[in-house]
Amino acid sequence: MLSKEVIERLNDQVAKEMFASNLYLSMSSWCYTHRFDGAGAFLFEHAGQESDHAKRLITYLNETDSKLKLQKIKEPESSFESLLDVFTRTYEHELSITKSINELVDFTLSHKDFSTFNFLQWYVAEQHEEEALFRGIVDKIKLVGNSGNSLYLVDQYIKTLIGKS
Ligand code: OFO
Repeated sequence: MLSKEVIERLNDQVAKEMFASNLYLSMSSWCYTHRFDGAGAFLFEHAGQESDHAKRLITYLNETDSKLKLQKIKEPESSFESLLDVFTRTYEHELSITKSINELVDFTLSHKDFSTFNFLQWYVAEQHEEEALFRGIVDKIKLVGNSGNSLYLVDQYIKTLIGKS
């Protein structure tokens, strides 16, 4: 049986994962409307992954007979300055999710909730991969610069990353 505090924190994390999913859908739409179809497809697929992260948490709540309390999800941003701006924000967002996961891990360990601590290790590994993935994209965009041809090529490259993390 999970403590009330752990259940609350897991529910908060569900909301964060759902927000990430909505944010990436919003970014995906921006990319499509600015003719970055590769990045649009990549972010659309990644939004699905974030929704799966939320569902994994919900499954854990269900398995532990804990109450799911869905929260109101704030509206994601929908206007961005450039492809670099989009991916800089995804990277920053992933850093904030890592911080949140780390705090959860720290809390469960210090409260001797070893089952939830163990469950969260999947998220620790996932965040490591996602940080590397998004940082890599930011680096590539910076490398190629802001001209039309370069951005076309980087958009094609981003498309190849679908499903990589
Ligand atoms: Fe992109 O991260 Fe979920 O957890």
